[in-house]
Amino acid sequence: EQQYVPAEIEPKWQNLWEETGLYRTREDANRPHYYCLEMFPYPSGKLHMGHVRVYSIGDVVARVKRMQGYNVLHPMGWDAFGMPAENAAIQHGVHPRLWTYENIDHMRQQQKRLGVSYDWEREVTTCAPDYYKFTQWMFLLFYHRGLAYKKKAAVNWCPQCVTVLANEQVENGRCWRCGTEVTKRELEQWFLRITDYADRLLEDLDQLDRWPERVKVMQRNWIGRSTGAEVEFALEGRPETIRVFTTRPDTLLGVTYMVLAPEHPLVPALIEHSSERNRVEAFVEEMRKASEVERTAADGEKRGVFTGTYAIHPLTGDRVPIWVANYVLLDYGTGAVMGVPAHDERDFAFAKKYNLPIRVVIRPQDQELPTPPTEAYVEDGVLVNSGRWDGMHNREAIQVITAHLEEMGKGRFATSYRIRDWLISRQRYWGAPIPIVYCDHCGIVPVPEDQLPVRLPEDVSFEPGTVSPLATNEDFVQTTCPKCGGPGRRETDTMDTFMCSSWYYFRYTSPKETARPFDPEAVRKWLPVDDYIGGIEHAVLHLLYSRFFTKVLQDAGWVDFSEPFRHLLTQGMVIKEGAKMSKSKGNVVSPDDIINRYGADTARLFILFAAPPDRDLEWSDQGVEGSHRFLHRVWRLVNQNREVFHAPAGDQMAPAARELHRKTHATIKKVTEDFAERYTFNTGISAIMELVNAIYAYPAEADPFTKAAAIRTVLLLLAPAAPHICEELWSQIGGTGSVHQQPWPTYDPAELVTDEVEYAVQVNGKVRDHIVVSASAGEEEVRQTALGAEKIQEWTGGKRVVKVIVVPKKLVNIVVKG
Ligand code: ANZ
Ligand code: ZN
Repeated sequence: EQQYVPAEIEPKWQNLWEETGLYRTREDANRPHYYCLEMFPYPSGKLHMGHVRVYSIGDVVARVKRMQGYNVLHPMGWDAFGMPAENAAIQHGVHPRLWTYENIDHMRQQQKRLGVSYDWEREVTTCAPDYYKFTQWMFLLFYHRGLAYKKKAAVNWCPQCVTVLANEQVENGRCWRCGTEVTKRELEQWFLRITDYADRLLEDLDQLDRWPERVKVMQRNWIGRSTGAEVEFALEGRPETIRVFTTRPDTLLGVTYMVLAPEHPLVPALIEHSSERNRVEAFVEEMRKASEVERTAADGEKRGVFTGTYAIHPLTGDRVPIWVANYVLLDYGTGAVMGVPAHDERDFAFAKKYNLPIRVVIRPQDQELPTPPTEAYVEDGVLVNSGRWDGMHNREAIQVITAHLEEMGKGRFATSYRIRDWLISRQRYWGAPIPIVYCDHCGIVPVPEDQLPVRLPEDVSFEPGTVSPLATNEDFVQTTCPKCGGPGRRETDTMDTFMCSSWYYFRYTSPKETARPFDPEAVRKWLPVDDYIGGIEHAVLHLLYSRFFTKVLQDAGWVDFSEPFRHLLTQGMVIKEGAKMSKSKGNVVSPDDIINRYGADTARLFILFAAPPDRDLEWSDQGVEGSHRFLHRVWRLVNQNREVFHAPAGDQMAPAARELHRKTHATIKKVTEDFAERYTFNTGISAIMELVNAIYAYPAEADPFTKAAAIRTVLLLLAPAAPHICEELWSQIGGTGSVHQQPWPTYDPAELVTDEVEYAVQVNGKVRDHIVVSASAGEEEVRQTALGAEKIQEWTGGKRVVKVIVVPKKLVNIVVKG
């Protein structure tokens, strides 16, 4: 008898699969297409268990779908631009390109060792010129559609990474990568107009019924649409107006002051002749230095100064004092608010602190508010102190008052968004150069498509500074203007790497295209992606940007759908001793070690078995051992039963055979649903384990044919999760071809019905016995069996049977008299 030695069989089959091109994408016109995609990794150096988890999940789905007869696209690639490569260059003097490609080679090797069924002929690498050429192409597409523009703005700056960051890359005021507190800088930068797509990005979330609700909520909040009104306040003694955005125009008559953001462009003019000028200027200066975190923390102190100037209330004509305060942000709404302390918590705190009047204009339907109010009343209610609108419900008043303002030309219905345009310039080397030339004659000139790619120069200084390293290579910078042929200077910033990852899933469909980013015909066949598997950390970064790209490509006629990912599966973390694996915690388990010790099949099986995919998975050495033992059990099952595969059929109607046959079909049903519909791989695997137990318990003398079928089924069902051992055993039992090319087993629903049914039998309402009859037995057969049962006859003997009631599949009640 042969031993199970993963280190022998795994490389053997991996090489054979590669030689025969087993996982090359099949494009059979008669079969449906299926696109199973795992988020491509950053080539950081080596795989961690989180990677192993995502790839194992994706691989099961891809393999099941292939066996189910689909053409399956299951590709892999590298999100290969980004800062760690550059930091390695600075720290160790190795060129980012070398560092990156070495890491890719190593990680690809690890993925191959895991036995993941990728079509390696479609591999994409975002730092390769034949790829970033089209990232630049995408930039130009946005540019020519008016969706890429340059502006000077106060942008997020990470002093540690020495580059600007998109808003999406700032988490609680800190850099998403290194955790350093982000500061503000005034810089000319390139932006993509994602705000033009805010409504569609928001509304189309409703179509995504197979996305986790959590991710959709995060995107909704990020987009942050608020509806309300813009109200215009005239200024005392000045021609300008202050526009405010409010969600509560119903509280307009409760306004007792106004607030401008410290950076509001009107502030300098407003205070020019004010007695408060010096105090305001000092305050503004102080605020400029403070971070956004400090300024807007909900529990933070509200601080402000009076400007010494007044606005005019649009309805009452009253003078309203104008303040500057820390809690109003320049880039939300209009950068100005109307202060309604009676109905807004922040305004209430501010008014209390600075002794500003508090004017109640909404109260609960049937209740007075205390005077003076002790807190802001923020609920709905009816209007008071509001003249002709007194008594009106405030929801109605929102409409009525806005309409009234509109008529007077002092306001309008308005919508505000929290999302900002996407800042894509980075002052770093290892990214796709922005394909723009600056010319003294022609201004900003996009590089023509036929001159792409704008290649990254090899030779630059990596020393971090305030400008991009590209600026240190004069040969790169100096160029000719594509428009007039005169001298031009290249843009030296590179693109945010999230631009590279926003379209890679299109590229896999036709990765060898040289004239365009992808073949639209191929994209039509494969997309939207059927399953997209990856981390929740991308909820508002990659996943939002990819949706944006898809909509722009749709508008440009390149694709005919608006959402790229049909089903999103966000896998949980792999944790050990209750914490995410990390070097600092010292709880890292290396995939290589596990594969060396137990083989890839055990690693995959354990990871799939230990938790449902969306939950955190607690690493357990005993669990790994358990999975390994199970594979040994499967190995022995085949090796100790070699004879059944050749034996003649026996009595297939005998109870043991019938039961194993039924169990086999029930397992096929369960595993099919778990692997291909519910994505609960853990319960699917445990069903296979139960079937293995049942085969072990199957009597030696029972029908060998049924046993052989059950074992074959185990190998077919287990193949997607543990592909090497199943392939090996399949060949040992003389199966034709690869186990991975077999049709997925199907079940007969009729076989699932348990053959026998148990009835409780009552006599005059008391259970006296149980009988077992065939499931197909009719009512009369059930009745006769019940009446004939020995124990029942003890109770009915000598009495008159008045009535027999049969409740199908449950109960027989016999009513007797005498
Ligand atoms: C008057 C008012 C009265 C307000 C009231 C609220 C309650 P959301 O829902 O987040 O969109 N606001 C507007 N622009 C602001 C800015 N740049 N910085 C800080 N706060 C700003 O919030 C909209 C509300 O936030 C607006 O409605 C405004 O205060 C404030 F009883 O206006 B409200
Ligand atoms: Zn020019």
